[in-house]
Amino acid sequence: MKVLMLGLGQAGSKIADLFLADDRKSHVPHTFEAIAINTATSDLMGLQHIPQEDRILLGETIVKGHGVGADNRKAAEIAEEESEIILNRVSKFDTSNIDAFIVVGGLGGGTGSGTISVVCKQLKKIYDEPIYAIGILPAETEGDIYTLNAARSLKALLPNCDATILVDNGAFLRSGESVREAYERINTEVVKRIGVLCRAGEARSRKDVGEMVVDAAEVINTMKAGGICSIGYASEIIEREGFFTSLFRRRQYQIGKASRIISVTKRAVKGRLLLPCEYRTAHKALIVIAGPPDQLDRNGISKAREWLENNISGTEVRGGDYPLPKSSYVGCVVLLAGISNAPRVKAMLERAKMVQQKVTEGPHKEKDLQFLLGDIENLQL
Ligand SMILES: Nc1nc2c(ncn2[C@@H]2O[C@H](COP(=O)(O)OP(=O)(O)OP(=O)(O)O)[C@@H](O)[C@H]2O)c(=O)[nH]1
Ligand SMILES: [Mg+2]
Repeated sequence: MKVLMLGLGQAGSKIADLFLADDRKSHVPHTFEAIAINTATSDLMGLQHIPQEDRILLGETIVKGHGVGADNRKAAEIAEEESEIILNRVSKFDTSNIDAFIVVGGLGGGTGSGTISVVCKQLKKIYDEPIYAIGILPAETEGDIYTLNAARSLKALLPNCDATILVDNGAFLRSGESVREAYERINTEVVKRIGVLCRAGEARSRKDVGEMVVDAAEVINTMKAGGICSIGYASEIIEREGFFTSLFRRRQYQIGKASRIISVTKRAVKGRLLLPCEYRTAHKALIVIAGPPDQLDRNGISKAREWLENNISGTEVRGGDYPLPKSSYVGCVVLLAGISNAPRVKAMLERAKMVQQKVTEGPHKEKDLQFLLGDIENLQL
């Protein structure tokens, strides 16, 4: 699958940079191309892999390269004003070859939060390819303004893109750890999981072609469920048996492979999802089993699909394999699309409404914050 990624604000451009770093390691042909967009010069300078000409500084005459300081309205206005600059840069890529756009940003800050829905909307006007968003939700500890920003940003985003993968910064925090300390780990999880989904169908050599290939169409059809999506991952190390032992235990060994695939799938779904949610409420799903070719048992993959089909609200579960000859793990990535119950999102919206009320009724000082508020009353999820 060929993806053009647009990384917005600091979180977004750092994650897009990491996708490019991972993609350029060894994978040929490339899956990802990336553009970084920010209102802060210093954040753009800190990137390592996105070429200079694909780093766009917005709002230079307004904020002088210093960022918008969590004012997501200002960021949205700047993106509307300067959308030509973004679209021009996008058109420099061979867009006829692209299967999807992915736009990524932190929803709690200013730049990523304000520009994400505007960028999706502008792309949608011009391109027929699907536009997906990755939205980073602030952890609860990040404060009221970030919660408000994220609620407003999500409300603007959902109708302007084809589906939104949410990532909850709070879900990945270890006890006593700050959000900042967890960034690297969270970003790596995002890149690993989405990287597998997007790369699974890309054959690199003849022996790496899967028997049950997950191509771009499988991902796109799953994402057609729309709305909010989450992604799970789990893996298991393979204990290699000696040749003679495995000959004697051939049948048992086959069963072992199939049951490993089923158990790793269950763990992926029930373990730490990018957005904690009730997986049973997903409308569609996609499973990718990655690992050495001799471990990718067809029967196991079918059984894992069947199990998930019986356990989500919809009936469409796609699945396939992703051969990684040198791997010593069997891993499973599960995409859950069209989730209708995400308590984390509900809690965030409830808190945003309370903050909005507090600010509106509060003393004069808090009223200064009113420019940050929008109407979040009607956000239906
Ligand atoms: N997972 C993850 N979250 C991040 C990272 N950097 C920032 N964030 C989160 O993203 C949200 C927005 O922060 P930034 O990306 O710094 O904000 P911005 O879009 O640059 O906006 P302004 O700086 O206000 O213009 C916050 O909730 C941060 O905690 C990162 O590398 N990884
Ligand atoms: Mg910033």
